[in-house]
Amino acid sequence: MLRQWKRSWRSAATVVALICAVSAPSLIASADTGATVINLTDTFEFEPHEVMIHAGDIVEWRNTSRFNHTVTADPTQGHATLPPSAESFSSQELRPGASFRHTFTVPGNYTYFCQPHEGIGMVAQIIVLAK
Ligand SMILES: [Cu+2]
Repeated sequence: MLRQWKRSWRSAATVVALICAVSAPSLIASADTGATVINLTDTFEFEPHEVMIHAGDIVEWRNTSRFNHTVTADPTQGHATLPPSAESFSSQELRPGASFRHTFTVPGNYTYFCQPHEGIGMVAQIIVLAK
């Protein structure tokens, strides 16, 4: 009887641990890729819309929406801002299910946007701290 109770308690604890892992904030690095994951959403947002990482870290944007989006950090194409010595970058149009990765090597503040949806506020920020 006691053994059975212990076993069910243990599986309940496992379920709680799994639920916590699933609902953890998405700015925590994902275990599968080692990258910080940002989702491109149906509500035309980068989620989370502000993340803080360290120089050398990888960010992976995933288009989890039904629309095409881009990840564009290029001041010649819109209202992006980059640290002075950082190079601009932009993804192609990302179809639903597509993803894009960038490694940030230069510390500073980055503001980037989605080309089709910048006008409706699809803009976000990444703060890159020195190592
Ligand atoms: Cu978009």
